[in-house]
Amino acid sequence: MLYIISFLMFLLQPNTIEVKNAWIRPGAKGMNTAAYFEIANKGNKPDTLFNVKSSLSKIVELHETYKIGDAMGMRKTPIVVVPAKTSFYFKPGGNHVMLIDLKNKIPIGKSGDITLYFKRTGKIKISAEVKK
Ligand SMILES: [Cu+2]
Repeated sequence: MLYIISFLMFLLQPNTIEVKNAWIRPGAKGMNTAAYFEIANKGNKPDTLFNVKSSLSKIVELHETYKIGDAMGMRKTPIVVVPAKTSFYFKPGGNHVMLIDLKNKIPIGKSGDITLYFKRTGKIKISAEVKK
């Protein structure tokens, strides 16, 4: 009985993660580009972004930017933790979703779908506007 009640409470939990202002830089077929957005965690518990998928490119990765001395680079990152009551920004020069080897041209004015996978919230599909 207790199990059923806790399961129902789990189902009734409001969606505490909101992904906003998603956009993608335009790119040509076969090239790479990046997607950016804000992850707003309105809940009382942290949530972890652990996977990302999109049909826009052959490879989709979570990336972070780093700096060593004057050199800037980017690398794959396995997870991004969004603390409770906090917004985490994927933005140019910071974290981004790397879209590697675009299947088709993505021109300005179009939009593309990206699905984000969170440990607590589950999956969230977003539509990102293509712009500069
Ligand atoms: Cu990157």
